[in-house]
Amino acid sequence: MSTERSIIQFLEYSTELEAWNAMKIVLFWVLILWLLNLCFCSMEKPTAIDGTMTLHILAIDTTGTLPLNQQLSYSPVPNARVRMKCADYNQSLEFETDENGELVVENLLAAQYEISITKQAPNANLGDYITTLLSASKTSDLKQQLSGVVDTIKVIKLVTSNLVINEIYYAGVNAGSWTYNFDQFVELYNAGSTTLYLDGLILARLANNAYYVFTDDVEVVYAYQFPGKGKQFPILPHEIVVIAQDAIDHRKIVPLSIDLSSADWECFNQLGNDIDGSRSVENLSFIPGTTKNDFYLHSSTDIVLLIKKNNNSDIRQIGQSLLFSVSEVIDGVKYGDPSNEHKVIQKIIDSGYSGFGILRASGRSIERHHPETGGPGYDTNNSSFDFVSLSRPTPGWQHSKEDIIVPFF
Ligand SMILES: [Ca+2]
Ligand SMILES: [Ca+2]
Ligand SMILES: [Ca+2]
Repeated sequence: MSTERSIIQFLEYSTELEAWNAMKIVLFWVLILWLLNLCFCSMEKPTAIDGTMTLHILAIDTTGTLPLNQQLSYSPVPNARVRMKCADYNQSLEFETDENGELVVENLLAAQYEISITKQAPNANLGDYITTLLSASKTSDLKQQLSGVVDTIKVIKLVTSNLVINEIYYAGVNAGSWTYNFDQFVELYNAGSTTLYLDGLILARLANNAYYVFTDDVEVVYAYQFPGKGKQFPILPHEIVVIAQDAIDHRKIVPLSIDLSSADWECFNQLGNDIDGSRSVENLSFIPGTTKNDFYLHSSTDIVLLIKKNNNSDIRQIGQSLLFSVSEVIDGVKYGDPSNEHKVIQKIIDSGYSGFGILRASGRSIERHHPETGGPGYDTNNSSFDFVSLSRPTPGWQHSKEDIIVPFF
């Protein structure tokens, strides 16, 4: 009897032991799976606004452009367009301030937001060349922000040109072991309602020297100038012109590249190692004083400037660079993926940067994009908001919705 009992007890004990061991294994794997789940969940980026942060801004005008509100004792900027962009989470948001210039946005993620506030100034059309916006750009880091803080933002008067850089194709394409980027081009656009003239205008690339951002000058390299001294080279209202680095059919060299043989203009370095791509395409000529290169842009990050000399004064030269004053810059565009280290320029020229999602040799491009119409020429001097990234270059025409790279916009 006692032997039988012992065997039964032993079997029961063994079963309990196995069950306990099995349970331990199950518990172990449950724990591992839970940890893995926790890990992956925290790595996943949210796809909708589901945060807990609040942004409270108050837009006021101290330029004297908008009327003083006696009750509030300041000049609010009512019904201003407020655009927000969060690069960390691929979010673009848009709102409007209320009649008191205020905006409260709740449920935001604890992240850094680029904010652009714009409003067309009353009597804004000062002439054929310029319009005035009331505008402000700001970076708000909600990770650092205390709750209940009202961010007062003062708008400035922003004078923008009707003649703008509309597209920059800089990335080039993959040509096997190297990047082919001789098919780069810049598009200009006349956003005004009257004919403008390209005579004497200068297209340039900013030098890689941060010093001048603290001055009223810009330092450039690779400066190319349109011919003419008066009204020889018109650009009609709403006309797009293409300035090629070389006006040839680049597909004959690298099939993935583009045909620029029918560009409106090309840069030709009459002193350097360059080809006059097409005799039937007018040339912008090289301004001596800088390195004798073709009009070559960096394939990842750079700043392109359109300059109009105030008078016929001599162009200032310093070393291998040229100097122009900020007031002579009609338009300037900064580009580069967030992972790039950017050149710096005065915020009044460009307080943001374009080029999200564009890598060297990707065959992608950047173009201005009106937030309502999608049309060309939209300019608030903040490229983060004025430009979209395109899956392909569009030389001579404005992109369609299908060309825009998602999900950034
Ligand atoms: Ca050339
Ligand atoms: Ca030519
Ligand atoms: Ca285009």
